[in-house]
Amino acid sequence: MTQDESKRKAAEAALPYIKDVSILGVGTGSTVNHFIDCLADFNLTKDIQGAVSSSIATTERLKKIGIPVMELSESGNLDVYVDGADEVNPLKQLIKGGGGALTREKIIAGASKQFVCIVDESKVVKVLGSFPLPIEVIPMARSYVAREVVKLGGQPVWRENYITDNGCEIIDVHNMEIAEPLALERLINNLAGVVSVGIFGLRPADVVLIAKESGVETM
Ligand code: ABF
Repeated sequence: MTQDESKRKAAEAALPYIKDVSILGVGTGSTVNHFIDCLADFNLTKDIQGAVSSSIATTERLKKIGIPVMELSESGNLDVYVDGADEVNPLKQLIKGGGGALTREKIIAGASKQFVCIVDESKVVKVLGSFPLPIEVIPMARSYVAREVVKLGGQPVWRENYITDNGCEIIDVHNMEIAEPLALERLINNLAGVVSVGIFGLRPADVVLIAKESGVETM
């Protein structure tokens, strides 16, 4: 099975979790794109009153299949949020943000009762940090935050020519072994100028659906 076929399998496995859900949160990335395609392919769009989207890209995809997109301030808290991840550890803590939508993803995850994470098995790791850790920063804080990250032992790389949907910039931190996700998430969150960090430890996934050759495993 190709990685893309795996992502589709993981996306299909999420469908039972949105049964009887009229307004859902929808993440960003290629696995989530498969999930959105599934909503159309399995004729589920008519059952969905609306969706809260984590990015402009996802908004456009949802609108294309006729699902109304609403603001979180209109919907209020949500029952289910479906999103992908870049890495997942055994505690269902995640690294997210490869797609640049980490802040809105984290907001919606925080406002949702159940966060269903859909991944192919290449995302499962023992310890977070092989994937470069994204940090969204206010532009003026980019260099300052980069210097603070170096003090923490990471190698910050500016995601050049990239502006997030929030008008901010992203630093990707390489070679940072994240043995204590909660402590590092709190520490980086508190650096002045950080909008959000791509460690989903304080708010991990509730369910992780992992597509493998043998089928989809639930963590
Ligand atoms: C998104 O899912 C991002 O946080 C993360 O980078 C991405 C994973 O991308 P993909 O599903 O394309 O592998 O939520």
